[in-house]
Amino acid sequence: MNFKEICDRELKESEGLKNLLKKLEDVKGKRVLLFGHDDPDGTSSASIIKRVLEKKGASFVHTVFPEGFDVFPYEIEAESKYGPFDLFVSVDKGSKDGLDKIVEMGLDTLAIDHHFLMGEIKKATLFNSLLTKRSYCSGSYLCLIVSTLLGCVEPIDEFDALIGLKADFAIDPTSGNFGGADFVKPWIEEIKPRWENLFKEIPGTATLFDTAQREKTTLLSQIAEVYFAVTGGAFQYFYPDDPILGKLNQPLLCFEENLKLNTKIDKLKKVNSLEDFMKLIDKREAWQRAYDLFKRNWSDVVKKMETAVPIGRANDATIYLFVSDKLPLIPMVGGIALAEKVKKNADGEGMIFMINTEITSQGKLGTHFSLRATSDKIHVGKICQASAARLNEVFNNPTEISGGGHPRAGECRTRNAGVPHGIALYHGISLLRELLELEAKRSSWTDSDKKRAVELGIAS
Ligand SMILES: [Mn+2]
Repeated sequence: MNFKEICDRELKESEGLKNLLKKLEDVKGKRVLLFGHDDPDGTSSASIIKRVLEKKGASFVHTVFPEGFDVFPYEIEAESKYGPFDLFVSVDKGSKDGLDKIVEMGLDTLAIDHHFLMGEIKKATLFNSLLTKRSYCSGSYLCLIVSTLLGCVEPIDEFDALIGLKADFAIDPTSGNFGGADFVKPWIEEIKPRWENLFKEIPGTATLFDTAQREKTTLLSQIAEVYFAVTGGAFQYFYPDDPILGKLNQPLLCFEENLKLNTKIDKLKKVNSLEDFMKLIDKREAWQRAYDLFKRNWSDVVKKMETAVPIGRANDATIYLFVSDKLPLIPMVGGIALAEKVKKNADGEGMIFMINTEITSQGKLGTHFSLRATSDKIHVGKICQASAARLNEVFNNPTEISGGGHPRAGECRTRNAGVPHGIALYHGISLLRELLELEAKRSSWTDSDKKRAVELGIAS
């Protein structure tokens, strides 16, 4: 199967994609509000779709990268001074039934997403690769399919799709992972000869994306890491006190410079090092600053993570606990630190439960549970979902308190709910206690024990 066949199959099998293409064919003269996830895949996805919208004749495209994953009606209202809008497009953000609420507000809504589905979306037009049961990809790859089917694709879209795929861990060239054989891999094989510079191995350094090994990397991973640092990586790792970055909106800083690469495509195809790449960025001083601060934070956090404590085992995996205060980069460093701990202590497999505090955009103190696992033995996304459910039993604020994720990566955050950290901490630890107690009596589980074990991710 080649990329053209992949696109054609998607068009045939995805009703959402079919309807989405029809609406994008019809944007001439329209004013569009475009939301992207505030991470590298989000800015890359938004770049591809902004070009599509402009080629199809949209009269105005206002692009925003709101904090957080889901889309909420109040975020649309916050942009009303740039309106009125005829169309709302969301890329690489959550596929939640909240999208329908925007249609109910009277705004036609399109969404392109590769994340798990939460609730049934009935009114908005959604292209989500999980609806056609495709293997894991990125938002940018789905945007590339959209652009290709609309006849809008150009070389810069390939670069953007690659950044999103790499930054969302959909491909890992240094370990020979080029994505699902039925979906992403054929495309990578087609374009790889055109982007050899990005795929060449660089020995001696590892980026946050080199989780399978730490001995080498690629230029693609290095550039994706810079994008992570500049966008704030969906975790709002911003530097409000920095004299340069403090004055800038970091996701927009990444997006706007990324868009300009289209005019430098010949040079982009020839870059052979990160230094070469940075020369193409007009606001390189700000980009470099974000990257330097990121790297400094990274090495600090790696050191602190050494204090993570093993607290027990469940389903043949060791559980580590790490508690910290306002530490950045926890989720990314956690995965890598966990792999090293598990190897050193010969655990076989492991999971790390990290509890951190964070200052929210509204200046409140929030609690962040970040979980990582080396295998599918403990489904950490489910633990995060159960944590949020537990906290919502007490605080009943699901707009702010949410949790979920994949088997190997999950997050739960209290955000602006005003949950005292001690209470959140208590509930996190008591969930761990419940999990360990359940594990201890695994051989004599009742039906309700089994049900709870599934909810807590230690049985399937
Ligand atoms: Mn994504």
